[in-house]
Amino acid sequence: MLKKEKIKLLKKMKLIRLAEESIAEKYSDQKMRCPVHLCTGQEATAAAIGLLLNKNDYVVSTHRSHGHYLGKGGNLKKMLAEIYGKTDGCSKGYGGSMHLIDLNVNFMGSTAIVGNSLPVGAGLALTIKIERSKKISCIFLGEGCIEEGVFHETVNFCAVHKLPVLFVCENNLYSVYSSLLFRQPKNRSIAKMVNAMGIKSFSIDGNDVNKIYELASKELPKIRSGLGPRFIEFKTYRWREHCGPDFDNHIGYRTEKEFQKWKKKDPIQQFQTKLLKNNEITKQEIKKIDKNLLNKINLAHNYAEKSPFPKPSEALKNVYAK
Ligand SMILES: Cc1ncc(C[n+]2csc(CCOP(=O)(O)OP(=O)(O)O)c2C)c(N)n1
Repeated sequence: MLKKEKIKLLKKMKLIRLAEESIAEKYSDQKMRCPVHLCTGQEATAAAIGLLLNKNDYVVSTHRSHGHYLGKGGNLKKMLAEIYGKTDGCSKGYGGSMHLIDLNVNFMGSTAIVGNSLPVGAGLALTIKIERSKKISCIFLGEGCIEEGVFHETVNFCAVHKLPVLFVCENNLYSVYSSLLFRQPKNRSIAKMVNAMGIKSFSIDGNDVNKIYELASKELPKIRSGLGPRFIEFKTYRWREHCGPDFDNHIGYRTEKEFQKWKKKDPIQQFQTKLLKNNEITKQEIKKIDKNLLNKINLAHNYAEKSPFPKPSEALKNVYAK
């Protein structure tokens, strides 16, 4: 990876982290009123995959989508305005955190219904195939989706039709408060299972942004050239509670010890330390990056707060099903 790309990756991961942490910090002001599923700790996948996708590639995502949206080049001001429920939001204030849509960057939608975006992503891939274009449809999913029928149907359909899909499965070990240990067979490898279903699959460390970038840069051109879908499982960990701004290690479904173990593998810290060690960045440069990002984030919150709420009389505008 070129030094220029490394710096871009660092900046993107930091943007996602600092934006999420700013939401956590300001959430108790009660101005953001929709539920938020923060991705703090899981930034590496969103940043690396997002930077490698082209602007016109499609992305569909889950309830935990802020990082995926920013990774794809989504607009921070529009994302925050959406979370504040304002008209300048990327979904015009109708959607909130779990329903981000932005056709400017082909971010085709996130959804609150687990598994809902999988068939949409497959449908988008089918249009790519019919139109013979060179785009990719990237489907972000949590490992919780794998327990749903729609996952297996989508994987099967994409495999049979050799659709240009990248499945990005962020395995953070928990579905709300349920550990993977109680939800899926202990010795079953997700990647091996999907491989057996007919899609070339991989499983890698989701905290190692170098590895993510390397693997995705090798596989994306293959998908683009018609070699069929790829599935990558990224092992990762969400730091904060499932939904909301707090930490919840005290409530009993996971331990503080486990959290600290994963926190030590912080994808941003690891990458930054390597860059410093290899003299690819200086401490002053890092300080400047952080300062600029914090500034940008503060401006975006101000923008979101000042934006007007949608008018109640327009509640049914842009609603296509009644
Ligand atoms: C069809 C459906 N079932 C259940 C839920 C409730 N629910 C919301 S998020 C979630 C956990 C999903 O876990 P995972 O897919 O691993 O994503 P993560 O939250 O870990 O990022 C569940 C069960 C839902 N929104 N939709």
